[in-house]
Amino acid sequence: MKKVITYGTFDLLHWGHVNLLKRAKDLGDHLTVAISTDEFNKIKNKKSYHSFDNRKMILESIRYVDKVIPENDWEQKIKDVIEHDIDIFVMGDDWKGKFDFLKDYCEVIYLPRTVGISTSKIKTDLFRINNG
Ligand code: C2G
Repeated sequence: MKKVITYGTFDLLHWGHVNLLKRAKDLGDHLTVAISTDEFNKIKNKKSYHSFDNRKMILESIRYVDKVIPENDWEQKIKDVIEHDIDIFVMGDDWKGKFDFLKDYCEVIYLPRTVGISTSKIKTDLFRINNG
């Protein structure tokens, strides 16, 4: 069984996220998503609208997602790949090159980001709509 893993905040889940999750799942048979905790989001300087529990619950409802684990820090990826017997690590290509150290442990694939959508775009657009 070919196991895939990916990491992210996945706040205000949108079609760009789903597109990533679908392509990641299509690379193997099982997809694990490590979702950033609220504490780790602080380290990433990201404030998510939905709490960790709610972002996790939403991700678990996605047909492409088989397992959701917490992402607590930047250091856990090698341990995760080993412990979860991962074959392929996948991220959007805004991270291209940043996780190449994982190539000693698994395949590393950066997929093209979906153009035209992002959580910050949603927030900005909503602000504009509600403020004339
Ligand atoms: N993504 C995408 N297309 C978009 C928006 C996001 O392909 N239009 C991808 C990102 O490249 C990432 C994933 O969706 O692979 C999740 O995006 P975020 O929730 O923004 O994740 P990020 O904050 O980049 O966290 O350790 C890695 C970090 O946790 C990544």
